[in-house]
Amino acid sequence: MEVIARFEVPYYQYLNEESAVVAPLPEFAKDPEQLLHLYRLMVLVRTFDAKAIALQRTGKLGTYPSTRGQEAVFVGMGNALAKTDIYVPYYRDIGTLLQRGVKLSEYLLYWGGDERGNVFSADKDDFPFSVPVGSQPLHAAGIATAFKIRHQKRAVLTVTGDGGSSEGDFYEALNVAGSWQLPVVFVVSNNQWAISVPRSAQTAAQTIAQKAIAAGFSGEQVDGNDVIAVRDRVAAALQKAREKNEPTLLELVCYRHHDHTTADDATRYEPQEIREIEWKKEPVARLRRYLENNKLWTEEQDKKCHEACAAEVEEAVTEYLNTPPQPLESIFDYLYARLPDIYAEQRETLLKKEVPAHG
Ligand SMILES: Cc1ncc(C[n+]2csc(CCOP(=O)(O)OP(=O)(O)O)c2C)c(N)n1
Ligand SMILES: [Mg+2]
Repeated sequence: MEVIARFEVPYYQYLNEESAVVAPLPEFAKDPEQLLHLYRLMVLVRTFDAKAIALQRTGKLGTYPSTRGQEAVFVGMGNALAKTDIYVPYYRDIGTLLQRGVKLSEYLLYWGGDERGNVFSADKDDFPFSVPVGSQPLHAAGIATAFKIRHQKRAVLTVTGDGGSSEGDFYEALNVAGSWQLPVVFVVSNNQWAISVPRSAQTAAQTIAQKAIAAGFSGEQVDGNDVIAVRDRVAAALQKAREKNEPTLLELVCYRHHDHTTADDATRYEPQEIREIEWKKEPVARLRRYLENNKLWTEEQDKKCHEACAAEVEEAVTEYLNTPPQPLESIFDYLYARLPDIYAEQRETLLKKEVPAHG
């Protein structure tokens, strides 16, 4: 017997759990302004998230998937994207969308059940939320194919969960990205749960990152609680995609510090003590400690930052709550280019009846 192939899966972390620097910092992280920018964004995302949950609990928002504890994943990814790249999101994200120009009020509108929230006023090339789990990596591979055919130096970034990485579509997307050498970056936000299914039951593979190896390209595991590591590795992978048409799989290891969505109750399946342990790694405090230790941030500045974020969120909530609902007949308006006769008839009936507009 001889060994004909060996593979490695690297792990990246710059700031450890205690906020100590454990590897030479990438260039961008030597610029305090850039770190402060990432910190403020993470605070904004966490503030918004808490408000969204409160809105749902008081009947002012529909089912909502929290990003609590996953701020570094989405803020770091969004910060690494170039304007000309395309982002293909799933349902759990605020931090990236925010940096793509999506308004917080639009985000609320969508989770409030209003499809107009899905029509982002910002970047028209980015894709809308994908709720069918694991379907979006194939869309991303398709877009990347178009970029390659057109010889455009653009990359596609897509994200799915640890659960999504078990879907057939996920493997197909990886496979085609490898064999066609597509400019696409697949991120798996491994928050350890797919609703009630733990990571341990999801796959027998030691890492999710290693799934890239079978597809013929590299996979990396990254500390998803370290925004510097996320920003750095996603940026490097995107650059590789743009310049060399080389795909990458990045497994961002984090933890879901909330129920799957507001319709879930994780106390029914999540071991009680686990969140407390995981919270010690959470990304916002980790960066804050680093900034404070390096005299880049004070308690007073932190207080002001939280106040400013709360005000920004309140403004978005007011805009959301003051958005007039769509007319009832709009339920017919978004699925078909030409309405089938049977629906056209129903639409007419609806218009004739005196149905209360916002009932
Ligand atoms: C194809 C498909 N199957 C099932 C569901 C129901 N569902 C919604 S979210 C989810 C779990 C996904 O977990 P994961 O991929 O880890 O992402 P997370 O929500 O943890 O970020 C499931 C099974 C769905 N939306 N789509
Ligand atoms: Mg998950």
